[in-house]
Amino acid sequence: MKTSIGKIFEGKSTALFVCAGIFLSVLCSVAGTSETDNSNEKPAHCGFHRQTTTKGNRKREIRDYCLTNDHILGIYENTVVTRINHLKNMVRIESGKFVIGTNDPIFVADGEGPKQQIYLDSFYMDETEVSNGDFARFVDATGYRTEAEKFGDSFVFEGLLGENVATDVPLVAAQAPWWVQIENASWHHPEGPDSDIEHRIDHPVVHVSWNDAVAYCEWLGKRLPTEAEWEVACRGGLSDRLYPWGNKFVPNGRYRANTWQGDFPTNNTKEDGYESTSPVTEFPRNKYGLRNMIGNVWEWTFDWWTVDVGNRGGSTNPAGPPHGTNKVKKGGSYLCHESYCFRYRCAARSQNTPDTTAGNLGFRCALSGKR
Ligand SMILES: *[C@@H]1O[C@H](CO)[C@@H](O)[C@H](O)[C@H]1NC(C)=O
Ligand SMILES: *[C@@H]1O[C@H](CO)[C@@H](O)[C@H](O)[C@H]1NC(C)=O
Ligand SMILES: [Ca+2]
Ligand SMILES: [Ca+2]
Repeated sequence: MKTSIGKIFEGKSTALFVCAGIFLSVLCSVAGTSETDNSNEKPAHCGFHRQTTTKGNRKREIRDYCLTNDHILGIYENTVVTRINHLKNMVRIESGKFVIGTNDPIFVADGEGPKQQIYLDSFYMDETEVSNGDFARFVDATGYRTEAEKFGDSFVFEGLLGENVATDVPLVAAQAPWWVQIENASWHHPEGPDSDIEHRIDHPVVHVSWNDAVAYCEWLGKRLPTEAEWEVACRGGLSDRLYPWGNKFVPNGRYRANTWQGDFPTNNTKEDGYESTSPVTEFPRNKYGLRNMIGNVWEWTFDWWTVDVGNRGGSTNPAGPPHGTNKVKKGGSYLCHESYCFRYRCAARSQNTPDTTAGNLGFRCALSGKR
């Protein structure tokens, strides 16, 4: 067992559940993970680094990287050709000043605010979440085994299990009893060994840990987006809006994201068309051309989690604190309902340990835009 369910997933605590209706965020506080302040350490950093080396007479360039005090991530060797190929299905976001965070936080204890002005270098972002088909190509090419496969289990939403399975497994968390730990659930068996992804090849890959996500992005010469990059991408150039398209969740009666309608966790009325994941190409793009930044699946970011805005790496290309226990995830998922997990907003954030896997947690990759 690799992680504690206590800080897992939506429905992170009964406190949230109980207070959600009140909607006074200050009453909704759940203790955040406390992080030590290590102001003498360098903040984490992601970026672009050019270096030409000779290896077996071949020139290679080392490009994108993310650096923390613990380790260096994402340094890789690649050719220019490969890099350009992989700009396919990515959008470029030009450098500039952006505002992230909000002064009207719903979950104060999550560190959603205050608003912060930052500067970002240009970067590329995958237009969609990484799909099962994308991930299958990676596994075929490399033989990669995900952490869920190594650990032998993963978390599945009870409502998606067949009745036989559901009655057989112990519930793992009193606070979030809709999560069950399913033996041999993994990216290609999302609800356990009897399930498959045959008809979900264009749906987002799930049951992938942060470590798995990093491995996939690195394989393509990419990296995970920082939280700041992710949030800027989510906002789509709009200022101070809740969602990637504005403030109205269902403009003109048309859904633009996959969340939960009805009563959570018992009655999913699927007004947006989907009970579980949707294809990564479903729902409209934001102004940057990105889809499903909110909803469908939560997305891992590079950053370690802290609720202390002052410790997130400053105002230029921030990439989170130098170390931590949890990684930041963004965007909410198909299981998020306004009553208990109103986290399908650009400013919202949540956390999991880097080895956590679940049926509503995926990712997309980014790439620095500097050349
Ligand atoms: C899970 O996988 C292991 C290893 O392949 C196997 O021994 C075990 O029977 C599987 N369990 C279930 C419930 O499928
Ligand atoms: C689910 O909610 C809808 C809308 O409120 C209602 O019409 C329907 O009867 C509910 N279904 C169940 C099984 O409770
Ligand atoms: Ca839905
Ligand atoms: Ca998403």
